[in-house]
Amino acid sequence: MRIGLILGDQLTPSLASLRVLDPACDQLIMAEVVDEATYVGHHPQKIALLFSAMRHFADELRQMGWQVHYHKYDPQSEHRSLLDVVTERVRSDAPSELVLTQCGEYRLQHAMDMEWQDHLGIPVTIYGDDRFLCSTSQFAAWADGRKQLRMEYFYREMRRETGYLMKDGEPEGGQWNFDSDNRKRWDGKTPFPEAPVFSRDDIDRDVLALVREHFSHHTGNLTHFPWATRRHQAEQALSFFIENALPAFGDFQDAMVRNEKALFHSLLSPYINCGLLTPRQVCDAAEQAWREGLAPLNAVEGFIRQIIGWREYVRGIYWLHMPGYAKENTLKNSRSLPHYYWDGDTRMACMADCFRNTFDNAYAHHIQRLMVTGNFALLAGIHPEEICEWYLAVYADAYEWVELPNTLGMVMHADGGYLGSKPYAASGNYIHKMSDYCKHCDYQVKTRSDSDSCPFNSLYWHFIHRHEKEFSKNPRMAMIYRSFAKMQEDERQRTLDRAEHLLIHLEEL
Ligand code: FAD
Ligand code: DLZ
Ligand code: SF4
Repeated sequence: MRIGLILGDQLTPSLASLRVLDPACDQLIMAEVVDEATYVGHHPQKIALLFSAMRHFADELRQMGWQVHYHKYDPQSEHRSLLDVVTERVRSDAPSELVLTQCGEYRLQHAMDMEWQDHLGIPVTIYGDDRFLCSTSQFAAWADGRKQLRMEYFYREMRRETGYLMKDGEPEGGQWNFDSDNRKRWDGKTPFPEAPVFSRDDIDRDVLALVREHFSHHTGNLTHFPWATRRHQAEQALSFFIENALPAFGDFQDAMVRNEKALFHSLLSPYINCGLLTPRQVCDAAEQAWREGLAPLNAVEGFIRQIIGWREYVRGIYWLHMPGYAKENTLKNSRSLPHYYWDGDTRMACMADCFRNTFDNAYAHHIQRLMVTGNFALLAGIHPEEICEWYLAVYADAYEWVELPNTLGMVMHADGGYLGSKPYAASGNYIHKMSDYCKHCDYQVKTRSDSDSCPFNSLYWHFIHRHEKEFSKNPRMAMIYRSFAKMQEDERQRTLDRAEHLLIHLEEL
């Protein structure tokens, strides 16, 4: 008898290890454990989503004929880690081998590779996670010998390889990328879809009670719980997105609207990341919508690019550069994360709204993460480790393989620039252009050097000034440095003084 361990983000019936094992003679373990639930202060909605989805998946596996040993969360249990639970099972049942699918996170994968076999005294076999469309070795081969790893080129390879939106070897519509059509502010008219509401069963109710009892001290609200926890519910969420939001996804992909949750974004990342949906299934559905004339090409191309492009690319970068990647800090930032990242209490209207969405929903859409909370951390020079821990804690879709390259690389430019040829730094003007936030704010978005000027404006110029050495030779930033040089000397000094003041009083904004 062999034994398979299925992790909380491996809830997919076609998982590599499940294809190798045999329900007729092998057995499975799934475990809710203290170590996984607390290695970072996960949002309570994320824990509830995962524990409930895990319990539902265990039932699904049993219906498929598997024997599943399921360890429910118990903070008093002596089995605190996944290895503890597996060790106990190996002692009691003496399996001949432990079979695993590669983990999403380095810390656990490394422990499995280095310690588990010796500790357990049986062979440990780990299969690659082929739910991803690009294996880690394929990515490494693509990266080998390239000076720059640009996502756009990787994405084109993935389009060719998967055949998504391709015709006779050429991209549909004659272009690889329709991003220039995807930068509109919300028109104030196109209605936002109402998210589907999912029915709850006893498993959901038990898990919600458990999470309320044990994880209420983690940042994030559990007053409502909007997530699907069963596969058919996640499939409902996918169909809902395709029918109701995908048609406008492209146009308003970069827009932000106060008090809204997701605009026309899919809200599918938690399901794709934990395995209730597969990337292929999601892209198939989007492509089909285009072929049937239900969604325009700019929307479908933009959506598929996020998945076969960005999602696969950041995973490739993660495995190529870990473990050193997590420690990188090219811009030598050292400031602490201000309290409002944890309690939401700030007068900056844009930041307050992104925190509201984050705490209430364990969600913020990409532009909120990148251009508001992320941008602020970049401009303020927050230490990458602190901001990375925050992003890993507060979102239902957060796993280090995807969070770290997005935060450390894309947002903080702390890796020297794999994910962007220039930092995504922006002043309040960008936020003003793409949202309705500024009209609700105490700060003035049109000024940069006054005592009530938008902090993003003053900090933006301070960032440009303090990183002149790193960026002034970058051709994509030449215009910005020319504008900075042209600024009246006294205005420049007043802006930098205002920024210094803000940095000293960062906790009070
Ligand atoms: P949509 O906008 O509907 O996009 C569709 C899908 O594309 C997503 O579900 C996701 O699977 C994929 N996708 C889109 N953008 C990215 C991206 N940049 N990287 C990888 N996949 C992408 N995504 C996570 O899944 N987990 C994280 O922990 C995470 N941390 C992030 C941290 C920062 C600082 C930033 C800037 C981005 C982060 N992202 C993360 C990427 C992105 O913001 C989320 O995937 C997206 O907001 C999820 O919402 P959605 O499903 O509505 O996405
Ligand atoms: C995120 C998470 C949480 C909160 N709890 C568990 C758990 O109790 N048991 C489990 O198997 N997985 C959990 N996970 C997901 C793991 O952290 C994830 O599998 C690893 O980080 C590897 O990606
Ligand atoms: Fe944000 Fe500045 Fe606009 Fe206020 S004025 S909402 S701080 S961008």
